[in-house]
Amino acid sequence: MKKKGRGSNEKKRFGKLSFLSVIALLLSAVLIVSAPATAFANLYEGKGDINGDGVVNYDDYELLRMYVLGMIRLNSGQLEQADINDDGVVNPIDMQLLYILISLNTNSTVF
Ligand SMILES: [Ca+2]
Ligand SMILES: [Ca+2]
Repeated sequence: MKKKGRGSNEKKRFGKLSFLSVIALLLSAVLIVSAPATAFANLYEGKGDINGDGVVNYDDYELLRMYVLGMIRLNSGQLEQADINDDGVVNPIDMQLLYILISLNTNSTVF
């Protein structure tokens, strides 16, 4: 009887502790994720608007995807916008970066 009572007390305390650690973990995760997200968005600012309509969205991603797949051609201005990481080549890495940029812009989560 006594033993059982202590056991449930310990269980309760452990439950409270793990709840707090989950909160702490979530808070640190939010801090870790949001800081690089802003840095990332700033790093590639002014890139990605391939169709030149003033916004970076999935229409631009679709153009980039079709270009990478060899379905369409882009002019030099579009290629400059499409080369998200500015390494001189437009490839699937730029697609991945543009996808993340769009996800950040639209506040939809990719994580
Ligand atoms: Ca656009
Ligand atoms: Ca590139």
